[in-house]
Amino acid sequence: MNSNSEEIPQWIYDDLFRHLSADFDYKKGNVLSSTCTSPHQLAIKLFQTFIDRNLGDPSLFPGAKEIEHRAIRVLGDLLHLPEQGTGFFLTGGSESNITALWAARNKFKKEKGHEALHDAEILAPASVHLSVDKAADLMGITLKKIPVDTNYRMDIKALEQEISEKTVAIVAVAGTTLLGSVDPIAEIGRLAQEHDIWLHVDAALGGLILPFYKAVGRQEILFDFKIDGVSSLTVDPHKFGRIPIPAGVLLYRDRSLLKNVEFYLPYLGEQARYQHTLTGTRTGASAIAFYGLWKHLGFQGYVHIVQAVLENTQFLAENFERLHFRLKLSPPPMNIIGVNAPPQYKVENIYKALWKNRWAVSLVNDVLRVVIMPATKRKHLETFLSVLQTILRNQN
Ligand code: 0PR
Repeated sequence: MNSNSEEIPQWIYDDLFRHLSADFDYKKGNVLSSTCTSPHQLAIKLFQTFIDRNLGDPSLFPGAKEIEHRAIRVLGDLLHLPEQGTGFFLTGGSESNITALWAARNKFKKEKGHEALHDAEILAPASVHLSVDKAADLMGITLKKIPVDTNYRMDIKALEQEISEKTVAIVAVAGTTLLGSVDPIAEIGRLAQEHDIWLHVDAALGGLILPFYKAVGRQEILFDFKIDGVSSLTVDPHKFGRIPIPAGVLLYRDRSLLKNVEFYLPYLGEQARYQHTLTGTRTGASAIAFYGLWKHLGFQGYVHIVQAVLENTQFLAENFERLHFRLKLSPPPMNIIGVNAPPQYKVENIYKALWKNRWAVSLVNDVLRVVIMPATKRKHLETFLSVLQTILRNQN
């Protein structure tokens, strides 16, 4: 049981394991509620090897800083970031979204004056992740939620009506948390440019899935810096990128935008004089693990991961339909499936029975939500379907 017995004293391991054995193990394939997954073995090794590297102090760790720079360039190339763009490895999607909106807020303040902040607004779709609610709350800015259309994408007409002098930023989502829908970002980008408003794209989920659509034979979806109006973008390597937690990335279209969140540190070495992130100390191992894994897998390696996951999503979606579940979005835009149960069943009972059988799924109002990640293979989904069928039989 204890694979590290030579390093961890048995009694400590046993004490910890008493509690930790309650946890789910992604590798068992029964986690269908989470946008995280088991990290890649090479990423784990790299993370462990370079665990002490602190990106917050480039005077001590110029090497780690250089790797972060290269890792940002890899992601930048994938997401059409212009040459003058920049970015950082942070703790995850929440910190990235909060930081981007903090920079947008400071730019707005600089241009319109402190007074203008009183009735300032952030516009985001009703489907936006709660980290944006947190950002607005922290900054004391009103978050106006824009309705979504029948495809669960931000309604462009409704957005246009809400844009005003008060708009600090627009947030659009590339892969919503509940259904994986992608907002019409090209159109939103045009509006943002026309009105000179900061557009932040939350691609925490979609940022490492959508860039591979063309390569897997799907229709390309525009969502990144290819769209001129996009100012900043969040992408999370600790989700689909198979990097250990914590690894979120924030990209800025232009490094001049950093001026909005620049702080001076008088007491560290020359290279560490300016900070542009919320935390000082930052995990270098995340950037190193991402860069190393990208070298190992390459674009094609990620294409294979995305392809397998999308095929599994399609397989499960078809089987849900065969069992008379109704898909909220057909076909699912990414790796997330939302379904309504057939009318003769109570969805809460199905949900509870699945958990009782140790299948982790989500329930959002009357929608059963299933996320397919790389750790869940076809054989796991076949077992899931047979458990689901048994549950349905027993409920009738
Ligand atoms: N943006 C989007 C679109 C997200 O879905 C998430 C998190 C975030 C931002 C925030 O990212 P961090 O959680 O990295 O700060 N989405 C998942 C969710 O809320 C987070 C999660 C992951 C929850 C794994 C549970 C879990 O097991 O569902």
